[in-house]
Amino acid sequence: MSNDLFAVKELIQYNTKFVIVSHQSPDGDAIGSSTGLYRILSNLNKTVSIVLPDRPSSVLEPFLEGSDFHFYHENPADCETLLENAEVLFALDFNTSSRVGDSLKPTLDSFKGKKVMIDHHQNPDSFAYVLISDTENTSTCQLVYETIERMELLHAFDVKAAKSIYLGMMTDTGSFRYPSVTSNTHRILTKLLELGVRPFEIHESVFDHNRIDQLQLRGYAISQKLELSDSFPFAFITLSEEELGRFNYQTGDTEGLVNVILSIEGIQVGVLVSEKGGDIKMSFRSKNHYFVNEYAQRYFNGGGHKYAAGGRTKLTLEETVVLLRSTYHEIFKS
Ligand SMILES: [Mn+2]
Repeated sequence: MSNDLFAVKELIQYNTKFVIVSHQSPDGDAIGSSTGLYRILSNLNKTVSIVLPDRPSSVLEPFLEGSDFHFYHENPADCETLLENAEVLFALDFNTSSRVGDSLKPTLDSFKGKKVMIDHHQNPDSFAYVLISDTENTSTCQLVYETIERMELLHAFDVKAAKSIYLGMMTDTGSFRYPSVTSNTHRILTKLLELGVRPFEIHESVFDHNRIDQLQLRGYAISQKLELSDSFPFAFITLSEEELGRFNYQTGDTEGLVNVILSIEGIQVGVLVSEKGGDIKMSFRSKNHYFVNEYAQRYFNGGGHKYAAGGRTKLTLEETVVLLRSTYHEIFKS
């Protein structure tokens, strides 16, 4: 066992109060790793709470059931008390403390106990006491599993923990199809199924709960708002706040839309630009030897993985599109 893992094992052994924090707009990997680790620590008789900056999309909410979870934007005082009283904080699925949002960041930064970061994003900050980073890993969920396994704590797993870990591995790999998937991924999946996970249940609960508005928004985006580049294998979709409102937009409704762009024959890079709460949010996806994380970082205050990155601007939607149109050729330079 490495020194880092030994240190984490000792933190678990010698402390009782834990808090788990994940990123803003928590996705399947954030919810899965948080609730999975919650369950494992609970099974080791620890007192654990989960603090999330805000709510996940409604399809992910069932996965929170049975854990002690709190949303900072709904109840900041409770969350601050939990962080004040915890001895150890696990920061899951984010690489820098700003990913929890401006309001929770100061509380996270000033946490007095020991912080352990488990994450698979590129360029992790060194804000934690122990950093468990694997940027090649499919997901934080898989990395949590591997960490528990290496610490020889697999006995703390049960079917609920296994379902959570499966969730994030599934959502962060586009249902096990991204290049990050290896034989080790499938070895772990086998273990999760042996623990009682029934894959069809999780796929169904995440993917088969579309509202008709959500599907029509998707149809509209693809038929009316898709712009294809003339000279590069590039395409993007923009959606304004007004357009989202027309389809009664709810958090999570545009999830996966950027992957639809990437599924177009010949397309190597896809971008979704959407206007939400006055801000511009961007999702970048790419394939093969085209990488989007550095591009997202250079122009759109973003970052992430080589093939999947995010960005955010304070520009207008029109200004963002102008900037995108005049710079995207740089992704295809090398
Ligand atoms: Mn992730």
